[in-house]
Amino acid sequence: MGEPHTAVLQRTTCPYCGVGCGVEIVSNDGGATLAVRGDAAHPANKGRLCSKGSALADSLTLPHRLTQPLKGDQPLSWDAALEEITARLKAVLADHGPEAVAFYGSGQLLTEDYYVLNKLGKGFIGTANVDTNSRLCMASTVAGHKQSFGADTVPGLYEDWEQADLVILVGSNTAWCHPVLFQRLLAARQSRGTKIVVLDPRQTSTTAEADLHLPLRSGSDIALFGGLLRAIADAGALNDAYLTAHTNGADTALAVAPDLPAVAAATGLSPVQIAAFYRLFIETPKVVTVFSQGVNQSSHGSTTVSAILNVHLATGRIGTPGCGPFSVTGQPNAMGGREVGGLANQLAAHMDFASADDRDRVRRFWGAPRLAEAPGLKAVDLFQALVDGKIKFLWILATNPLASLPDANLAREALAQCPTVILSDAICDTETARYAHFLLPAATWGEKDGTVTNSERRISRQRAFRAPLGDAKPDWWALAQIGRRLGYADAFAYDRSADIFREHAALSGFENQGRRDFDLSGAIGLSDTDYDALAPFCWPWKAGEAPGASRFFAEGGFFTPDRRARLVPTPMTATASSTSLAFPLVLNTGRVRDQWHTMGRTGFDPRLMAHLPRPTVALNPRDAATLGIAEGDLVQVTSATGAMLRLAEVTDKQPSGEVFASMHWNGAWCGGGAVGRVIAPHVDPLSGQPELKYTPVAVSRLDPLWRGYALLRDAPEPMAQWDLPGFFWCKRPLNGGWAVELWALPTLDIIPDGAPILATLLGGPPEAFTPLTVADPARGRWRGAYVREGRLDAVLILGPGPEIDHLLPLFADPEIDAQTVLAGRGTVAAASPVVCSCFQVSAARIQAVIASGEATSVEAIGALLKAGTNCGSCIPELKGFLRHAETSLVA
Ligand SMILES: Nc1nc2c(c(=O)[nH]1)N[C@H]1C(S)=C(S)[C@@H](COP(=O)(O)OP(=O)(O)OC[C@H]3O[C@@H](n4cnc5c(=O)[nH]c(N)nc54)[C@H](O)[C@@H]3O)O[C@H]1N2
Ligand SMILES: Nc1nc2c(c(=O)[nH]1)N[C@H]1C(S)=C(S)[C@@H](COP(=O)(O)OP(=O)(O)OC[C@H]3O[C@@H](n4cnc5c(=O)[nH]c(N)nc54)[C@H](O)[C@@H]3O)O[C@H]1N2
Ligand code: SF4
Ligand SMILES: [Mo]
Repeated sequence: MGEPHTAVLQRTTCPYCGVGCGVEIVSNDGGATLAVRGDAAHPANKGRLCSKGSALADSLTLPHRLTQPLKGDQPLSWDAALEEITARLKAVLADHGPEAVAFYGSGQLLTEDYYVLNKLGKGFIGTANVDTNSRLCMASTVAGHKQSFGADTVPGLYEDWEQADLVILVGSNTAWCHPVLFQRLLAARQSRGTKIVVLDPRQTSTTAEADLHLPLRSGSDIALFGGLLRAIADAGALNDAYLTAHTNGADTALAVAPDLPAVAAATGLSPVQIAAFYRLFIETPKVVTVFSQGVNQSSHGSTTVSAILNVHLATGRIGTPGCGPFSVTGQPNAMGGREVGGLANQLAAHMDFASADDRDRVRRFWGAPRLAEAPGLKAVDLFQALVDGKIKFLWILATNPLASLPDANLAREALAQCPTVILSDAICDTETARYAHFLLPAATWGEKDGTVTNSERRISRQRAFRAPLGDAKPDWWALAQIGRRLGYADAFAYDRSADIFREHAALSGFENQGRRDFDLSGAIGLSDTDYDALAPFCWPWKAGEAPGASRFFAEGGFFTPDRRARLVPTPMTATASSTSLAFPLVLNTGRVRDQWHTMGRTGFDPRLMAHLPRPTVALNPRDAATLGIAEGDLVQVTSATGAMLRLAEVTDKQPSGEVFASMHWNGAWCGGGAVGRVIAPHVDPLSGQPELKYTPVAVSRLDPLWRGYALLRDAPEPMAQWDLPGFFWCKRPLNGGWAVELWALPTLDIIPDGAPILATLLGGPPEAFTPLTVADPARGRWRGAYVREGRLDAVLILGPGPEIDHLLPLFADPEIDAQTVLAGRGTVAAASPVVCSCFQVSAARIQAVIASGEATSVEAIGALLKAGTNCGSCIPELKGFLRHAETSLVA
């Protein structure tokens, strides 16, 4: 057999996490199939991809794509949509002024989209109410950086992780959320013996790799790092030379730093554990402290960031190889958003509203007729202002706030009463789409063209390799069209993304003279061809220099007025709310390995969905026993803010007193909606970032009256519109179809009747379907199938507790007949979660080769089953199975 013919069609960047991996799009066999592989020449990943990146080729055809502008559910031309939107915008401006206009963007916009959004909103419409989902994500880090450094600067580079002797991961599930960086770290550890410390209340795939896991109490990192500053001073390990030459405030920070007993009381860790951690830090010169949402998403997140920056400043461990505090960004272009000023309290190009000079500079550069003069509303306040009727026009781009904001019920109310809501999205089946008056079809990954910046300030090109579907357009184009229609033809005369990038670079260099960290003036003169060919580079790229990859602050040079860093006092601070008799458990939320956010892309991939296929809430066995809850039970999670339904996962990885739910499942994918309905909108007073990781809740079991299971050939109708009252449901794609599971709630007072349910799933009136039925009302059972033109389209089974996971694989056979399915004859293999998504290897198969003694190492599992041999994202889980087998042998 000859080698298949492979040609590289395009080089681009992964649309998922902030690692920013380079991807090659290859066509196999003369263009018959498209595939993706890691770009070996990209400095971020050097050829590696994780499970999500590896599955990108499967996500190119998304159901429910938006292909034309819609007003309500009526299609209209772009011209008509833009005319009407402009007219409404003008009317709001005339009647209520620019403050009544708001934009809500996303770290998933490309820099070029984001730049135009910010320019239109803040410069030409004159509203600073331009905020972004980065408020939920990086705002506390931005605030912390600005306080200490005078600018939002990430000082280090990814290679620091490989050059450090100690890497501390704080509130970061790096193994699942930044997998390729985690693999780089593990590879470096192999050769240099790097110590890894992980701070996380629960056990994760990341803590499984830690030399030291500190399961501290949620929200107590601030005490641990405050105490570390004091321990450094007590050990005589302060870097006096660095402190004297480059910083202010060490004494005031030390004055409030807690002592060891106070840290132990706050964190729940033993003094011995804490002291061991402090000693490791003090005695290891090369330390990188990585932090993400366990730190940021807190009502004192920005102060915890300061506490982390303090210990690096106090030891002078910043900006040198293998040293520094390192905020890992979540979204592919979270950093680009910060560069263009995407947050409501930023101007543009790392300039500030607070400075009259900056305002004047941006005004002159843009020729802006009505530059906003003061910061606008931050996301949570913005949605409150919508409820209060102060905002009359809202344009949302590349984010799904009803699924990602806290207090999602309030957010729904906010959108429901805003007279004009515009949503630019790639798909139409999202919770937010239901509340938009206009849906604008956005070109998405693979179709759009521009740049993104990753966590180490590296700017990479996202390049198109296919035409936009239908009438989908780049987001910058739609925004620029509005700018032109408002009468600013020259300011928005962009023909292609390169035009915008050059202007963005020029603004970064405009009257900069080393005053601002963000400087791309070296890129001002890029031709269209240079831009197309642009290789990944780290900023700053100064005029007259070649782009390089440099660090900040080894020699001071901070961006405060006196060019010194500030050590900020970080007194111990409690979370905004605390547990009570009514709400005795803490709800923590976060991510899982193979899903991306609100599932608009990864949810449609059966292989990725197989990893964790149901919406669960994890709880400790002790809590479960107290509450009478068993694995798989339907449970209600209630807080002072709202409630949601989930399925119980009982696991000792979860500390007692805390429960964990992924942020991903929402109303488009399961009944009852997003986790945000339960989360209170408490925010950090400085950054405005909500406390998404700490909500007091109660959890109780619900006993369903009966269960249901549907197998469908085609994607079910958008269930967001369905939201069957009286049911909990969840859906997922399968190989060859879809599965929908139902639980009839105790409040539902009907016996199982499948026909109307089947009709809803298939999207038509009940009389249009004559299902083949086998009803057994005496036993409360109903089985039905719907056959169309000889093809089995759907099967629905209702009853006291149908256990039909074994039927799922049947649907992979396109020829399968109704009788076989209705008879309930499935494959023997019971369903088991898929651990290796690349080769679809289930937990059961892995456990079997370990139990039989055939495999005693990750390599042996790979040799036998291929699991872990492609992207490697499941290796931490394989190690977990091996360790578990070992400990059970010992026990
Ligand atoms: N697979 C996957 N990867 C992703 C994403 C995704 O959706 N899916 N999203 C991307 C985005 S936008 C982001 S922002 C990043 C987020 O990346 P991470 O921050 O790593 O992800 P999370 O799971 O939100 O939270 C990390 C950990 O914080 C812990 N934690 C909770 N409270 C505390 C606390 O008080 N202290 C400490 N020390 N830890 C705590 C949680 O238990 C959790 O394990 O991931 C990016 N990568
Ligand atoms: N409880 C809880 N809530 C959280 C978090 C948490 O940890 N816990 N994490 C928070 C964090 S860190 C983040 S970043 C947010 C993420 O939350 P969101 O931003 O709300 O989630 P996404 O699903 O990424 O939404 C992106 C949307 O953009 C669409 N899209 C894709 N490509 C394009 C494009 O090119 N143009 C346009 N216009 N649209 C496009 C997608 O279809 C999708 O609907 O969630 C936050 N919410
Ligand atoms: S680590 Fe995975 S999700 Fe993140 S950029 Fe790389 S391939 Fe994409
Ligand atoms: Mo994020």
